[in-house]
Amino acid sequence: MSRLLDKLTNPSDLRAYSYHELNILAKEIREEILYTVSLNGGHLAPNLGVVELTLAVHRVFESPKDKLVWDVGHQCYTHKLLTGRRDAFFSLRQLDGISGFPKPEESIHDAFATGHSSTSISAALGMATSRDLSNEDYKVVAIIGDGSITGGMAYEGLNHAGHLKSDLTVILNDNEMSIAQNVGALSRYLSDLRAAPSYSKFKSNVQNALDRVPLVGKPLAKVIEKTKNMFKYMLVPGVFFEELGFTYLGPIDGHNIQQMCKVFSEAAAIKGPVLVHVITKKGKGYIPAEESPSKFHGVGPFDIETGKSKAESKTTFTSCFAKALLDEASQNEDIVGITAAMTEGTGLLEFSRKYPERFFDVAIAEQHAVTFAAGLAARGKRPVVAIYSTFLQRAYDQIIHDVCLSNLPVVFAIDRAGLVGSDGPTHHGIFDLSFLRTVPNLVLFSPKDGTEVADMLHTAFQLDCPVAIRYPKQETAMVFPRNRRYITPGKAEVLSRGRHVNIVAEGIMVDLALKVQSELAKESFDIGVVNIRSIKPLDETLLCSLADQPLVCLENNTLDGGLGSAVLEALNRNGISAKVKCIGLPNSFIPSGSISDLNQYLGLDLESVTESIKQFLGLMRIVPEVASK
Ligand SMILES: Cc1ncc(C[n+]2csc(CCOP(=O)(O)OP(=O)(O)O)c2C)c(N)n1
Repeated sequence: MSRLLDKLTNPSDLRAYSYHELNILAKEIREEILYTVSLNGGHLAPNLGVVELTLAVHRVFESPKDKLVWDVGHQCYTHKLLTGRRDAFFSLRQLDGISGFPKPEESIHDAFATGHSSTSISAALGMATSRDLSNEDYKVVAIIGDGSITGGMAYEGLNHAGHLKSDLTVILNDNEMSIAQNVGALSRYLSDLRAAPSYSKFKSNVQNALDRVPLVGKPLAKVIEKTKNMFKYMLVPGVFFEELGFTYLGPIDGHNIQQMCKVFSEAAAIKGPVLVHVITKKGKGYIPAEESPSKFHGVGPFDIETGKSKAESKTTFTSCFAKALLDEASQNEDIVGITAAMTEGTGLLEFSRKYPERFFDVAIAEQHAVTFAAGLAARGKRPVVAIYSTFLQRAYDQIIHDVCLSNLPVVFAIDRAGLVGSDGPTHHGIFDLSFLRTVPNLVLFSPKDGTEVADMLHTAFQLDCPVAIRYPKQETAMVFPRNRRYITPGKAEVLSRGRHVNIVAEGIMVDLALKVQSELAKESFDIGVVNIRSIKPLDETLLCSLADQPLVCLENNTLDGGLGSAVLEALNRNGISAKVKCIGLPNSFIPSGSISDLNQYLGLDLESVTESIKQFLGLMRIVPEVASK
C-alpha cells in the first residue's frame, strides 16, 4: 500500500486530509525519521516529539508565504519531509546531503538558518517588523522549546515583541526536557502551568469575573485592585507571558492535531503577539526514546530493535577531561563545574553526581555561565566552564569583559573544537583559536591527546589567570593514573627536528603531522614535528630558531587568525622572513558530513596533507637527494 507521505507534494495538501489521515501520516513520518536516524544518526527524540505539532502548523499556516522559524532547528525533520525533501531524506546530515537543521539555501520553506538556541523569537520578530514596514501580509511563527526559552536572548525577544505589539505567534513546545531534564525557575513555572486547568476559556472566565468586582471608594478600590492582581497571578494561566504583552493560550495537547489546529487558527486571528503553550512528549512513539529522551536527544547510528548504539565506547578527549576533572576536584574543594545545559556532552555527568553542590547547570545560558564563573572566581572558587567551542562564541564579550579584564582564574574546557562532523556549519568549532588568542591575560592551550588534557587542566589550577583548553570531538589515548605534568605556557614540545621542513601542529593535528612525517620519510624527506601546545603565549624563541628551514603550520581551525597567523605574526615581530605554509580550514562555512569525509573534502586527510607538503618542498626545490647532501 502506498504511503500518504509519498503522495504529498506540498504542505498545503495537508488541508485536504482528514484528521484520521493526518494521524496515519504522523505514524508514517515517525517510521521514516526513526529509520533514517538509526542509519545516519541525528536528533531523534526532539523530532519524534513534534510530528503532530509540525503537521498542525503546516495545516494552519501557509508556508512558504507564512514564515516558520524553528528554534535550534534540530526538530525540523517532519518539516523537511513535508516540504519537498522526502526523497533526499536518506542523505540527512551527510556530505552533499540535506542538513539536519533549517537551511534557506536548501528550501524556501526554511525561513531562517539555525543550529544555536534561543534565536527564534528575535528572528521572527524581525520578520514581522519587516512585514509591517513593507505593508505585506503574512504570518510569522516561532517554534521554541522549553529548554531554548531558558536562553537570555529569548527574553530579549519576548520583551521587544511585547513592546512592538507585532502580530506574531510563538509556539512553546514544552516537553519538560532540554537535552536532559530542563532546569531553572522558568521551567518550574511551566510545570505549574501544565498542572493548571487548560486553555484560554478558563482564563477569560476568571478575567471576566475579576472585571465584574465593583470598585467602591478610593481606598477600597486600591485594596480591591491589589486583591484582583493577587487573584490574577494565582488564577490566570500564563500571566508571566501576559504581563510581557502576549496573549497566552494553553496548555494544549501537542499530540492532538485537531485541538492544535483549532488553537493555532485562533492564535493567528488574534492581534498582537500570542504564545501558544503546547505539551509534547519527547521521543513519542519509540519506546526506548520515550524512556530515555536524553540519551536519544542526539544519537549516532543505532539498532532500532534494541535501541543500542552501533558505535563502540571509546576513550575520547571529553572522557579524559571528565576523568581528569574528577581527579583534580578530589584534591581541591574550590573547584566547581559549570555547564550550559550540556552536562553529558561536556563530560560533567560524573562530576554532577559526585559533587552535586559544586555543580551548576545554568540552562542554555552561555553568557550567564561565563559571568557566573567570573563571580565565583572573584570570590576564590576555581570554576571550570565546560562548553562547546561553537556555543562559547555566544559569550565572547563575557570572556573579555568579565573574566579576562580582571584576570580571573576561570578555566574554559572547550569541547568540540575543530570539525565536529554531521551537525555541520552551525556546530563546527573552528573559530576559537582566532577569537581567543587576541584576548589579553588568557592562556590558550591545545592538547595533542588525553594525557595532555589532564596535564593542562592540572596546570590551569596552578595558574592565577584565565585558561582555555580546546580539544576536539575525537578519540584519543590517555595514560591513567599518572603524575600530572606542569605544561609551561609559551613552551612548545619539540617531538623531532627536521632538516627539510618542520611541521608546527596544534592539538589533534600533531597526530596527523606524525603520520605525514612517516609517509614522507619513505621518500627520504626529513621532517620535524613540533607540538605547539600553547597557542597563547606562543613559543616565539623556538619558532625563530626553526625558521632557517621552511615551516608548515597545521591546525584544526580556520586559517584566518589561527595558529598559522599567530606563527607568521610572531616571526614578523622578530624581523624574520621565513618560508611558511599554513594548512587548516578555509574561511567558509564547512558543511555537514563525517569528520573523515570532511577532512578529505577539505584536503586535510593524510594523503592530501602529505601531497601538499611535498608540493611546498618542490616549490622551494627541496628534494631529498639535494637536501640531504
Ligand atoms: C546556544 C546553544 N547552546 C546549546 C545548544 C545545544 N542544544 C541543542 S538542543 C538543546 C536543548 C533544547 O531543548 P528544547 O528547546 O526544549 O528542545 P527539545 O530538544 O527538548 O525539543 C541544547 C541545549 C544549542 N543548540 N545552542
